[in-house]
Amino acid sequence: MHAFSRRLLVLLAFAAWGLAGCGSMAPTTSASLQVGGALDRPAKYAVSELSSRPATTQVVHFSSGSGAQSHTYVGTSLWQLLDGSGIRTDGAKMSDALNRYVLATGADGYRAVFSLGEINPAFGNQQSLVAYAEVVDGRTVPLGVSDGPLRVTAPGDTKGGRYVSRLAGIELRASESQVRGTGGGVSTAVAVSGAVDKPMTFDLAALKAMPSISRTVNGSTYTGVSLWTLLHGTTGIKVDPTVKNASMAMYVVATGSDGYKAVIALGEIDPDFGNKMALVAYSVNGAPLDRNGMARLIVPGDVKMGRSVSNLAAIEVLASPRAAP
Ligand SMILES: Nc1nc2c(c(=O)[nH]1)N[C@H]1C(S)=C(S)[C@@H](COP(=O)(O)O)O[C@H]1N2
Ligand SMILES: [Mo]
Repeated sequence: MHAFSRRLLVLLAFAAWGLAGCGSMAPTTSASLQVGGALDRPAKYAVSELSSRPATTQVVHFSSGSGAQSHTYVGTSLWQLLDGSGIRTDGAKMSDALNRYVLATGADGYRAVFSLGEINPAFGNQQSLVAYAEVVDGRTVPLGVSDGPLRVTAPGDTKGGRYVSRLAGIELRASESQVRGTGGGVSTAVAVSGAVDKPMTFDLAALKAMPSISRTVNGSTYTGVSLWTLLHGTTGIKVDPTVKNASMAMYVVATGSDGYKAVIALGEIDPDFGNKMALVAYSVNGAPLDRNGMARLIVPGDVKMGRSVSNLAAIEVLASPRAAP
């Protein structure tokens, strides 16, 4: 069906729904959003409740199976929705908040992960919205039946894989990390485990043998190996081939020798999606990292360096489990 007539139909359906007193003509797709998980105030939001929250208009571009997409979405901030629901953390530990991820699920079971650090304005500052409308030819109309009534946006992603349509649930979870710190102190190797083809441990010589990349953060130039290259190109990432875009529901946990943890979504660093360069750095301004260990995770685009895990000891690749843990 033509996109315009589709939208017109949705408009009519909404109008009829309103007249019927929200009875029989409710759209078959999810007309509410379950916001839950590790929150003080989990809640179910009707589309009307979401659209009465502070609104942002956002122009996005991404590619999909239907070609190049450009949309002007109207929605409410995903971060503010979660933050306003009371993000429950273990004490005031920054590491605890950065060891979290947000799972977006569509009515069809399609899933995508954002790391909590990614959408936190103080860290990744990626401004995902829960969109409920779109500006088409200068008019604001509800999202159509194929992508709405709600859709999460992933501004900056090259492909549309994290733009979960028919959004039904947002869940905040602690990472499923299994690895513990090694008691602190200077790290001497980085162990890669989890959903990889070949679990491997990298020492300094192994990292230095790989193609190097440098990035300057706050005036310091870090040199190391691209986290994506290390995973995708070296250990391999084990992805469930039976699930559409299974890697969009996967993430990486970096753990320091002291047990400090930070989550990065695979979609965040995948060159086809977020394309963010994260580095497993082993030198700064040409010198060893010293007290920061043999290696340190560096996430250059972040506002604060909370995800730059020093004394990096472990990297896990994890798939978000389907059922809540
Ligand atoms: N619920 C749901 N959302 C989804 C998908 C899906 O299968 N189910 N596919 C994703 C993929 S792979 C892409 S590329 C885009 C396609 O967006 P478009 O239909 O607006 O082009 O939606 C994403 N959102
Ligand atoms: Mo896609």
